[in-house]
Amino acid sequence: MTTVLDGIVDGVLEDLAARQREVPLAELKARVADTPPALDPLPGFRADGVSIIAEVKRRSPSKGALADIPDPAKLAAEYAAGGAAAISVLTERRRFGGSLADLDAVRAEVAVPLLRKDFIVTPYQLWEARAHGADLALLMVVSLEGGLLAELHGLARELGLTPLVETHTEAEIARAAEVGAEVIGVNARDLTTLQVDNSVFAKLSPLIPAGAVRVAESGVAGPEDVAAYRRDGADVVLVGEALVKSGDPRDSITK
Ligand code: IGP
Repeated sequence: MTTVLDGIVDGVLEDLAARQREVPLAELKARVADTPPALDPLPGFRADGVSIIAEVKRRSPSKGALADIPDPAKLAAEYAAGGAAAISVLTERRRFGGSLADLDAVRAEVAVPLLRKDFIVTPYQLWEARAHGADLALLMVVSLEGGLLAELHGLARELGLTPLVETHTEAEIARAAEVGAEVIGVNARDLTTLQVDNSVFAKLSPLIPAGAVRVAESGVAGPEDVAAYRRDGADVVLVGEALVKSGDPRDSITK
């Protein structure tokens, strides 16, 4: 069965092939060598209270256009001023309207840890993430079969990136645990159908190994949803749509 996710990944791979023709891996590696070391997000994630990862998200496959973001650096500065523990930048172009240029712009503006949020399925994309100043990279278990999850998780760490390993089922939590993930996300949205069910976090949270950072992703409309995820054991909550749509993200990020 082909899913929404398969279609997204096909587009990602086509865009990737074009970038690989332009920037050979050797060139990316040279850029990485010149890039300041990655920031460690773990102290912020483990701080008292719930921490927020605030996302720069222009559009989504389920909702279409979310917000006009003429200046992602300005939005990121507001997130940082509001106390975000990290900022997520969607770099997928076709469905989310993002780009590596957005990541560059945000990196030039803020000193908080940055997550490259994309459909990462090849080593090249991790080198790219680091070359463009990311400190964390998203690894979605659902799209990383066989040894690929362990391979990319290992490479991310070698590059100094902190992998955010995203899950949606009990079996995926087991795979995240198997590779020794220190930061495990549970996405309330099933990316194969795009349906959101906020109760998934409460069900899976107890299965996340003790000591790993627990990240609740998606489905937050306001502070009451953050509080609910907190009660269900979240250390960190990742918020996109609600923040890009709110007039003043500084007030919306609650510590
Ligand atoms: C943010 P929301 O519902 O607050 O806009 O969701 C984030 O969780 C979502 O953008 C996301 C995502 C992903 C996007 C989570 N995992 C993987 C693309 C790929």
